[in-house]
Amino acid sequence: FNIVSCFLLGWHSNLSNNNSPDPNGPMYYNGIYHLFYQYNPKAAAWASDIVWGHSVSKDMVNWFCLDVAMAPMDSFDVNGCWSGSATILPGNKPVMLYTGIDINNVQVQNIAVPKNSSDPLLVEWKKLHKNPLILPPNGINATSFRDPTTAWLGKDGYWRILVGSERSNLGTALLFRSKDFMEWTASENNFHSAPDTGIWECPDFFPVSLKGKKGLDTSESGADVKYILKVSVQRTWSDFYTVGAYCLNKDAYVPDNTPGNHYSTTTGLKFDYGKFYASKTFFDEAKNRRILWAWVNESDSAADDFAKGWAGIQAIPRTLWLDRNGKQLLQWPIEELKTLRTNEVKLKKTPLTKGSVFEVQGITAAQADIEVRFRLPSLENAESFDPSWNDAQQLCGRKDATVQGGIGPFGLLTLASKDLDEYTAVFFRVFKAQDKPVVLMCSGGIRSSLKVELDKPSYGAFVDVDLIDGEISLRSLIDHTVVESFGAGGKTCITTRVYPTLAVGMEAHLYAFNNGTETVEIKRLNAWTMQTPNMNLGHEISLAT
Ligand code: DQQ
Repeated sequence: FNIVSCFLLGWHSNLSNNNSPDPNGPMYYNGIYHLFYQYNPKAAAWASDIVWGHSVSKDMVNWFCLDVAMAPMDSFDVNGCWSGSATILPGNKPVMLYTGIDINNVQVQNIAVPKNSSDPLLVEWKKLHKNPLILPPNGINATSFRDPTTAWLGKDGYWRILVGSERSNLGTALLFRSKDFMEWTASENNFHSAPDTGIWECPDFFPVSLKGKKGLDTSESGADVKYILKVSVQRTWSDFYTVGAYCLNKDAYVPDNTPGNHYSTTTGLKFDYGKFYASKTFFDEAKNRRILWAWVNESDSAADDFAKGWAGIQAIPRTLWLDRNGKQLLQWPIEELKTLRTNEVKLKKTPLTKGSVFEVQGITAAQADIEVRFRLPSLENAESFDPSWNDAQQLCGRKDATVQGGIGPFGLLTLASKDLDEYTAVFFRVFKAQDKPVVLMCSGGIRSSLKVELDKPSYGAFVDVDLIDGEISLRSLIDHTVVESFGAGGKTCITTRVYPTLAVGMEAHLYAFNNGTETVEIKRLNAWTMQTPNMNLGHEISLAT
């Protein structure tokens, strides 16, 4: 394992040099956060015989590289150590379940445990002789059976896991039960499945509280609990989730009855409407919160990836919890990120009149954190919403930041060049509709780079707010080639990869803008330059607290 594999890019964890750095087995153990990830030691590209990289942190901001935790060396994983999850068993014993690509290229589920549980960093991992633990059940294709979840314990004393799969044109999460974590039996009931999605990768299943932001242990249940099932659908590179009910007796999950197809890009709920895939959560018992990790893949070309020597980064970890309305999740960057904030710039009550572009000066705009609250004095002159506009991403492409509206487009021009030849616009546009206003959030777009051959989509999603107080917030984390944005307090999140040619380093600027006919006020804006953390630069971690 060589240190070059752990690059530094602003403050994002550029943990892996391949183009599938799925986060694997994130966990908190004895005061340390562990993140494992899909890593190809040989090239900045995905390869089947991938290994588990390993980094550790005390705050999920500063990271240190350790040796590869697992490599394909045994008959049950000789063709690859693919994604998997951690479970902390009673007695504080961490175990990993992961997918091995075996000697016959069959996907099987394996177990590994720390070689030395008194090693505070858990550097070495031991695969147990009992592997493989689980083979594809009857009717399941040998190459469509992967990515075991964190296990949860039922009141009946049985552990349960899900494995991503596809059966007869149904994307499906297969449930397995075990008393001792070694012998696993497939459930006879269908846990949950849906037609025409392709295989479900990296399923994640966890409880959320109906009463506040506190995260719950994966085995928690009770009256005040709802459940989240997330699946990664490669067809559209989307991490879809549903909020629903879980019946432990039947071991079946039923999503709440929300309108539309749960796995369609126009009606499904996504953790993030931009680049965000193969995500995984874990319960952080140190701070009683549930943390979300995800792979932010490249829009850059494979040739550029080779030239850079790396591809793919990890999103900033997010805390997530159920919205008070019980219909969706809210997400917010972990509070520890604030330790990187410096040189605060503040604005208050600043009107953005029609057509204004206002530079936020005094920060390093290529590496910044911005929180802004907009006030919309009146929604009177909003454009009318045509109910046939059901595809938010398409609408953002058609009505980009240059297309004048009534209320908006207003928001931020991030990673902008001085003369605005390049910028990544993150903005809202408000429409008038029958019951309540329709709010569109967009990010990305063709102007993000002058480089022609890049993939430069305009991502978009609707934000479920009623704007009763006439206000909406936006937070953006800007880090050279990535902009992670959180609309309306984390209701709608969009992550974009962008590769400006002019707006680079000290040449990058940040503007607030309004291209609507109606004035919008910046009620308040706070922006910070973000310092660069320790990002996988060494193998040392101080264990002193
Ligand atoms: N990447 C892993 C698989 C998973 C996919 C292989 C998702 O286990 O299904 O690198 O990106």
